[in-house]
Amino acid sequence: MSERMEQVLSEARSAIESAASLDGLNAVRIQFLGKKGSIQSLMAEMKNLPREEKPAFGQKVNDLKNEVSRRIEEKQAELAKEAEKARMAGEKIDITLPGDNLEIGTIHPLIMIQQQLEDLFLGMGYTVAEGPEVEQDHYNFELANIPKDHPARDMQDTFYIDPNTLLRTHTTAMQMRELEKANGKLPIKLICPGKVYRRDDDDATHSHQFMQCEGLVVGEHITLADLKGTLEYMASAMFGKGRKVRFRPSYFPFTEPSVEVDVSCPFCNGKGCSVCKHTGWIEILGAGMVHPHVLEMNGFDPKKCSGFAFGVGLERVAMLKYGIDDIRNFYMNDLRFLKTFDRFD
Ligand code: FA5
Ligand code: MG
Repeated sequence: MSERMEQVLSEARSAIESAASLDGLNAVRIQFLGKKGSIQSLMAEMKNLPREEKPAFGQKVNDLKNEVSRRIEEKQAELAKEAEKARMAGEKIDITLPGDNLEIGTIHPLIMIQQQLEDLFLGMGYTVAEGPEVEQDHYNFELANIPKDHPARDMQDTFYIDPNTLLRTHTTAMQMRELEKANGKLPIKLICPGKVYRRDDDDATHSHQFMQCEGLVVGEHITLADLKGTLEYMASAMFGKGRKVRFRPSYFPFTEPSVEVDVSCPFCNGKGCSVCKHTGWIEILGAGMVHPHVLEMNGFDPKKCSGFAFGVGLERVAMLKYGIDDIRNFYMNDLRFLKTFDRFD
């Protein structure tokens, strides 16, 4: 190998050796092996040589080129390995760290009660109906036999939006929609669960927003005994057979006769406490036989059919069933409270 070639090789060696990165090594490759690189310029010298020396010279330059290429490849593999090592070190994860806790929600206790009631009544052949929370006075009051100047309007203090539009005060509004929709066609057998609103003062058992589930059955020969049997069945399914239930005569403009149903207070075992206002009982629902005038207004002949209806408060049912002593718990969004319900069904 000529002196010049030796020199190129030693320069290339030290340049390759000291290349600190893949980019740096690429620059070395261009410097020695590129079109204008030192090895190419050695090749260019060939034309000045006598003919017989050309093959040997060409061979030597080729050997030099292969030698430099090999060294560059080796260095490249080495640098790539180092780069990979550095990348891995940067991405190092501590597998002993605790994982991120994914919070899984639970079903809200009021929705649980709604679903239990739906299952119960679907099992008895009822259907489930829905209706709007922003309601017309017509369905909330007029069709329920409560005309504008009727004193019974005071029984439910109402949030009005305008004189004819309000937040429904009871699920009875949906009962009226369903009666009107049926247009005299029998039988009717349905429940309508949903939110209702009243300007009630909040306390342990009252909320200005709460949930009810309405029940409605209309057909031939439906009697108060059917209502009583249905409500007793519902009470024992929801609270177990042990809990005491009482029927109390009451008044609603849309039922005649009317009753209210109380369940013995689980917090004091009926002895009287602040939750049951020292009565020993907690009221869960209002009910009665659909008033003949309501049937008439909705296109039914009260001489040919009769019906019963009830409206049960879901918060009250949940309180009695799960031993919750303050209704406000349902609306505070306290996860410690809500999380306890993943243990119930
Ligand atoms: C009514 O709302 C009638 N519409 C029920 C009805 C339907 C009677 C069909 C006849 C036929 P009342 O206002 O009593 O009735 O309410 C019914 C139930 O809703 C109560 O028994 C109670 O469980 C619940 N409730 C009433 N007001 C509140 C309140 N402010 N907070 C929580 N629950 C309430
Ligand atoms: Mg009542």
